[in-house]
Amino acid sequence: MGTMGKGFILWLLGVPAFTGLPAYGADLELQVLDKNCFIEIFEDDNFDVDDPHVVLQGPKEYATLKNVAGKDWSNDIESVILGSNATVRAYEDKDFKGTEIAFASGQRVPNLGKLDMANDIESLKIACGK
Ligand SMILES: [Ca+2]
Ligand SMILES: [Ca+2]
Ligand SMILES: [Ca+2]
Repeated sequence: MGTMGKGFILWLLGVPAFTGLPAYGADLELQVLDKNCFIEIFEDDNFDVDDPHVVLQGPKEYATLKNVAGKDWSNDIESVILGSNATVRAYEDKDFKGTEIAFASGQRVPNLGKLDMANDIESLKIACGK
């Protein structure tokens, strides 16, 4: 895939409401999407796909989860799945405060209650690399 193709995919993923063609600036050209660097978050436990769930692409830091993909995810996550090249730190309060838990690459956590973090996460950091 050439440079134009990659740029177009990043445009589709990152700027859904963009009204014109993107300028091929430094950010777009340098950023290559790592499809294994993500965390999928679920509103319910056991990865229940019948309730809200969303994939968050890394690397990215969320100081708040108040508006992620159009939903308030604060204190609502009960299970997570990490991509094989993502590590995530999650915090019980916004702005990366309170109790911190770390998830390893590829980790699947069906019930955050076992870590005493069910419906408690309010901010997180997604890093790429193991
Ligand atoms: Ca459910
Ligand atoms: Ca929940
Ligand atoms: Ca909390």
